Amino acid sequence: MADVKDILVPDIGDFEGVEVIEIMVSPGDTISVEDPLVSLESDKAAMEIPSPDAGTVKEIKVSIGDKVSQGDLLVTMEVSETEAAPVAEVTADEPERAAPVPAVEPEKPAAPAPAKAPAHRPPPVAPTPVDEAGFRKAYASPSVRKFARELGADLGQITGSGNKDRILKEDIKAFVKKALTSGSTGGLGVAPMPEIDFSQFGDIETQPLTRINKLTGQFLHRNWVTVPHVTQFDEADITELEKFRKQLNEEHKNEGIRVTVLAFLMKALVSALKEYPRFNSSLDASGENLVLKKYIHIGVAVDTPDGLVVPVIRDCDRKSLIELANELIEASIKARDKKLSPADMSGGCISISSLGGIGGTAFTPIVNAPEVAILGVSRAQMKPVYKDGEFVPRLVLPLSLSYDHRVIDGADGARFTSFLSKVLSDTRRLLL
Ligand code: CAO
Repeated sequence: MADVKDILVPDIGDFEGVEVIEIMVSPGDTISVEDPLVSLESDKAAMEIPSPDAGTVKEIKVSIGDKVSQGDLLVTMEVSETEAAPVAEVTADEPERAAPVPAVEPEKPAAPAPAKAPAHRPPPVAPTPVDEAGFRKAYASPSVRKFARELGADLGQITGSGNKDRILKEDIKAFVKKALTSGSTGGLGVAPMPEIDFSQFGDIETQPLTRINKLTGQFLHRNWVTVPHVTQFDEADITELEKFRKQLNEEHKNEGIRVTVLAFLMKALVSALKEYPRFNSSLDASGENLVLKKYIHIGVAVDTPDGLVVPVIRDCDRKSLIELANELIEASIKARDKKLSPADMSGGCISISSLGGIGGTAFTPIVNAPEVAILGVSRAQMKPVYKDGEFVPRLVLPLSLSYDHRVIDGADGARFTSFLSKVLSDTRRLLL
């Protein structure tokens, strides 16, 4: 059963008639022990009054601008028995825990940032490094300062909307939200993108991005900014592969089987990942360790009317060429019918982005982190290749491998594409 309890102004030292400048809770809020209830400010100091109990706020008994002293009623609160019991122990044993928190305590400087940013964590939201002097001078309560520290927000840059321009939690949230959603490039220390009214230059139409566009955009942006990319270009002579592919499709045409170049590329990637296991790894969250994977799941970028999705074909090392070709068809149909589940798109070791059916000679795909490499494939073309003293027409497939340079060295990048080129040029090698 819930007890209604009066929460009074505790012992605040020699202060009398101190002004209430901020009320941090509302009726109905569920709060924990030590959550700040109100902020008081005298001529000399500002302080927060923490809750001595956990429970639900029932009524606020003060207003901003009221003057209060020790023993005055601040709020009433429903404290359930189960919640109240441990709290009673805490306050009895550690009375100072429920004491007011002065806002004028000099702040310790923030711990220095780690030399190396942890890999694959969202980048810090602070638009610029925190200016400590500005942070200290800013007008905000201790809990708001703590909140700003947690989010890496620079109080010195925030305009307060509270009484006497005091910075409130809401101001920090709005500041951080703006930094995250405005496409701000402030975190990189460069000027933010200007907001432009394009209608001043001619007719325009505004179309909302699809959900997939937005999600993909966030991942691509994060990966572009946090992964140091290098793209290695190469070519593979797939003249013989193409003959074999056509022969296979002819043999299986009555079964409705269609083998594309992509299925061969997956087979070639399986061999290359076995030969160069570092390409089948991810940095762990600390950025200090490499997690090497013993399975081979390959993501395939599929272009759909709603945007780009990357279904993952599992255990490619245990599947035949025909099985891979069939799974590719199933995955791309599922993708275009919007039937992919999050599980269908997770667990990839490396991705393939094939634009070969469309065109182009080369491109620089963005690594699908935490994977460390992605293979881009452009359109195969007949080219004159100098062979045995003469130029001969060969079908040449362009490869563009982007990789995370923190994990893969340039030499290994070149070895990996050379290996791919070799096995694609002579498919017998896929059997090795
Ligand atoms: N060179 C020449 N021709 C190619 C080729 C290549 N590299 N790749 C495919 N083709 C041919 C195919 O053989 C097929 O021709 P036929 O009908 O005569 O056999 C035709 O192009 C169309 O192929 P496809 O695109 O239907 O099949 P696929 O297996 O090659 O690709 C899929 C499947 C799902 C990957 C593809 O349809 C797709 O969506 N690609 C776009 C991926 C994308 O948007 N990537 C960008 C991501 S951002 O990095």
